[in-house]
Amino acid sequence: QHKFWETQPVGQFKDFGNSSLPEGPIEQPTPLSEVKQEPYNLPSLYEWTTCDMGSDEVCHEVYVLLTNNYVEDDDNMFRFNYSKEFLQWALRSPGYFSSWHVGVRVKASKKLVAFISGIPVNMRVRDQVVKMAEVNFLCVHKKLRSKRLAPVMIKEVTRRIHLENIWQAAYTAGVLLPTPLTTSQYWHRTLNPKKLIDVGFSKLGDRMTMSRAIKLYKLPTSTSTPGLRKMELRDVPAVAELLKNYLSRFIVAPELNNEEIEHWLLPRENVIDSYLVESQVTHEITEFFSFYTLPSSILHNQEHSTLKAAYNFYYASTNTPLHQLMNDALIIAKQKDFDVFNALDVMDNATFLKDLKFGQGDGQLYYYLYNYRLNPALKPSELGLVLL
Ligand code: NHW
Ligand code: EN5
Repeated sequence: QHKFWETQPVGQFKDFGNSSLPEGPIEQPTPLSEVKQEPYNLPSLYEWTTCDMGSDEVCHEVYVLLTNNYVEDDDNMFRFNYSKEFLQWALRSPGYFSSWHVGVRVKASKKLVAFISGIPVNMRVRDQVVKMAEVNFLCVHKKLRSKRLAPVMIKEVTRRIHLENIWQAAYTAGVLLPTPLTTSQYWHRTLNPKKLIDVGFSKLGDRMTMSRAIKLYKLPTSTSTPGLRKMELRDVPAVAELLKNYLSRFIVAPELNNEEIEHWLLPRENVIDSYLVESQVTHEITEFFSFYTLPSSILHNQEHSTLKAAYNFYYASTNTPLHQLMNDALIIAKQKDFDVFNALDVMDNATFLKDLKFGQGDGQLYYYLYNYRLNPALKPSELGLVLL
């Protein structure tokens, strides 16, 4: 059934729900000298390459591969279109290893035809902090699918991660594999109903006309929370503290130091937006929220070629109701011309999704850990992790 995943240190379907298996690492680390020193073998026409994402040329090659071959929805109407600036942000995070940015080229032409990446993260699981990799952007060119290239790429990135003495990983996928830490749902808040309907992202329901839809999704033109402003460099320590306290409520969540907060949350145009609330009286930072920019290519439409989507990222609230903050996030995203605001039902998101007129999407996102057993599986609301 899963010829590759059956061989890997992940929870297996046959053990699902067996709570007598101990929590923690599934297999123990080996001495580094026993980690395979040479890359895995590729079919003879292909070769490994380490992608230097600091090079505009290499970054462009990764961008083109993903633009044409990365994740699509179930009906192949939309394909993620991560920007180059986004990929550099996502992959060159504090402590990153270039060796974890793994490509495959055709030997003869040097064309980049596959990619997989990891970045390091300190992940807290209950009260243990484990150094892990976050694995993302696994992609095999459409013409090379179903040739069992993906397992070789996963083994190769695993080997390179092991060489840095890291033995666990976190990853997400839209497909069901052995076995999810949690299963989450995508939700979508319409900002531009006309365009979403025109491109087939959403449909007018039975008793819904275009003008009723436009009215339903209308938002105020300005935000409602006093003291709301963009995050700045000087806010890093306060935001770090605020997020640390907020994420402590979840069973699995990253631990982000000041350097990581600066990297992941300081606003970058067309990549990441972060806003916070500073008390007019005490100048304390009491709330913040962020969203990232991830457009999708629209695959078969004459009128429109990209869907501008904002994705809910990390946030923390102490004094202001979460639905009020998120309503302000929607207002800002609308002002910035996003067509849709997306969120998962992780963290406390389920408390505002329905009230703020998000609708359930047709996509699921499964979360996984590699070489770490946790049982039973979590509810999405017990998870404090958002991957890009
Ligand atoms: S999820 C997005 C993945 N990318 C896409 O969906 C892009 C479009 N699709 C493709 O490019 C975010 C290909 O279809 C891919 C598979 C490359 C997906 N995760 O080569 P074969 C991530 O990037 C298994 C894991 O013939 P293919 C997270 C599949 O179950 N495994 O297929 C990445 C089967 O194994 P099985 C996946 O279609 C996390 C085998 O691959 C998978 O030509 C990676 C078939 O291989 C997926 N998304 O290429 C794991 N999709 O056992 C990281 C398929 O069932 C683990 N498969 O026979 C941690 C590593 C680090 C550890 C450190 C200690
Ligand atoms: C790794 N970081 O399926 C990520 N998206 O719902 C990799 N659906 O956009 C894994 N099919 O429901 C990613 N519109 C897995 C997700 C892959 C992409 C994906 C889904 C998520 C999506 C849209 C479009 C569907 C088009 C037909 C969708 C309905 C919105 C509607 C708005 C109004 C109220 C009801 C819902």
